[in-house]
Amino acid sequence: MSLDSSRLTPMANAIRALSMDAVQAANSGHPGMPMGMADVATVLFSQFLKFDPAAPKWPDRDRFVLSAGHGSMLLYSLLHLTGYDRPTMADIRNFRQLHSVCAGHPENTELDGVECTTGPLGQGLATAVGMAIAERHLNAVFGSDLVDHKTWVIAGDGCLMEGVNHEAVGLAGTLKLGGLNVLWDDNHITIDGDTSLSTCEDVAARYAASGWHVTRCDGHDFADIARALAEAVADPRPSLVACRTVIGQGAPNKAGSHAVHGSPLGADEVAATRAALGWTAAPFEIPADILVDWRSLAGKGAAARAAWEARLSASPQAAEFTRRMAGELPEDKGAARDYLAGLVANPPKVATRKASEMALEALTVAIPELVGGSADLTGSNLTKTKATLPFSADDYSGRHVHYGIREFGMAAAMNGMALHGGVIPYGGTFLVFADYCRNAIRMSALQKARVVYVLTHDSIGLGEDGPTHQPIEHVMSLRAIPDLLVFRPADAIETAESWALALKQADRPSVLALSRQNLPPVRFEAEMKTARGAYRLKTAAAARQVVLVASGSEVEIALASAAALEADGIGADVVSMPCWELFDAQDAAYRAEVLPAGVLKVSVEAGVTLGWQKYVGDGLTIGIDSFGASAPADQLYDYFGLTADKIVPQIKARLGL
Ligand SMILES: Cc1ncc(C[n+]2csc(CCOP(=O)(O)OP(=O)(O)O)c2C)c(N)n1
Ligand SMILES: [Mg+2]
Repeated sequence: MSLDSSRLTPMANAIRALSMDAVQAANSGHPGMPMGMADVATVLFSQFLKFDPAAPKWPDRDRFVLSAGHGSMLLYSLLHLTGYDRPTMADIRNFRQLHSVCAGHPENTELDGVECTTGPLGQGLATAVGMAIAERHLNAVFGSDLVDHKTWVIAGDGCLMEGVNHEAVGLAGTLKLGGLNVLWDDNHITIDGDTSLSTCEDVAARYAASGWHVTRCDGHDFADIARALAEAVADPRPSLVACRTVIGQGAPNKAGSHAVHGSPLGADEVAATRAALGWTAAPFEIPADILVDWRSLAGKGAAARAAWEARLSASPQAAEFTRRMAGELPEDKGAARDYLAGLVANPPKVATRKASEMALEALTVAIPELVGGSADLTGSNLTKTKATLPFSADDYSGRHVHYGIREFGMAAAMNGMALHGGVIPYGGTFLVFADYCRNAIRMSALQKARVVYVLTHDSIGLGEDGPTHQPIEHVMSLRAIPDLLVFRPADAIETAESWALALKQADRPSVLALSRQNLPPVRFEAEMKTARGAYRLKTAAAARQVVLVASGSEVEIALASAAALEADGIGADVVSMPCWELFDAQDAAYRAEVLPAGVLKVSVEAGVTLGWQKYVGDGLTIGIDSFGASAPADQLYDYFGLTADKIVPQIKARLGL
């Protein structure tokens, strides 16, 4: 379609009408952003975006991310108008109602064409950086015939003001992700009012200083928008297009005011807007000629897809590319089994972070789609293997990303990589800094993204770095996130099993909490026991009076405590519990067999005790409910009472012995 404003204007007004009417009907939502960005979005979708509504998951489509997720009606309007199966007009009428696919903010699990879930400001853009990373990597591996698409983002002032924006922009600039184009809704308005209330930043200068191409346009001038977008496409750097817009454009009395940000226009202003736009159609009705113009856009994308499909079928890499994009792990050639057999034959005394590295050495060879990385702690997290060379602007075929000291940016990017598909991301930092990226970990789970977090230095066992670096509440607080698997393996075998299980979760993320300090082997057979989340590691020799339940580095301490109890004729089981979530998914009979009623149960974990009551009832919870301290690890374990010498007397006292 040409840049004929007599046709583009009514197309953009269709977005405005749908957005204001849906928000009005729901009596809830954000009309200002969709109305303000309607013109920019119309140019993007009609002239630039590569998409095919008939094949929403087509791998070489451009990715479009609405980072300003509160403007969800912009996206729902676009998907409907361009001819995606959903949302239907009935869906749009149902905006923000229970079970509507048109949720308050766009959710990737609800609608094709919603590439990622947005709403937490800043994160959509940071997620898009990961999509652009995945695209460049797959391009390097499979070539431009199969992978050559762009990542487009619409972001607001809020997205650019958030701290994670600095991380994402720094990363994208360094990696020269030229396919990434951010369209900034530069409307000078946020919820509280004018942006000058809270920022004096020269955003363009910051982006330019980070290696970005920056251009501007009048966001209500179709020709100027198209000029700026063409410039963005042509420039080899990632691009920021500052689109100067008026929030709520079209609403005669409320446009330009923060009043239109997040409230319905009201019946009077809706009527006034209709009059001002010359929009005579009833609510939720799109005049036929305008709909024809919108629907005609699909043809170009369909042709591009057909050409791409022909190239795919002619490609010798078709099967491998298709496998990777489907998220299916490669055929198991026995590498994992051989690795485990080696551990059983020769049980190593290593830190579980080291055991993770050993497992990854085998896994990164067997699974070429694994792309690792670390937030500047590569040598501590032990995420880089021989098979994974650095991913850089000079070599996008690399498989280890130096994310820099950008935990949140890393986690959000990994979400984008997983959602893009074709790669399985894992990345490391210290467990204590999981808080820095916590919302992105939550978003991994909400978006059903297979991301593996390698979180090392998982307790006071890290020693001298002290309480700033010692996780206390972290493992438990990660367990509180729904649909996230939290593994805390006790030795090299459990670590290998945790990795295998994490990678099998096609639609959920995992955390591996790993020790800095060496741990002795506690398991000596290769049967996959971590899969049940918890299992009896040691059976009581004398009549059972106690069950000790521990995770990770404290399993060793539970075993020592049990040995001391047995020496006094007190039968004690030890249960290793590397993953709560998998244990909770077992049937009641198994859970009751592992944690039987009527026996004193004692949890041992070097973190907060809050939560362990779920398994030990009114038994004993041995843990740490204060901040740690700076000292050598063995002294800290003694100081905080995590030794058999200090635990056994408490158990005896409880048993009345
Ligand atoms: C991380 C985060 N903090 C706060 C919010 C609440 N919030 C939603 S929109 C918004 C203002 C955003 O301003 P802008 O991006 O300029 O959007 P506009 O008002 O221009 O539509 C805020 C604070 C949020 N969604 N996410
Ligand atoms: Mg704004």
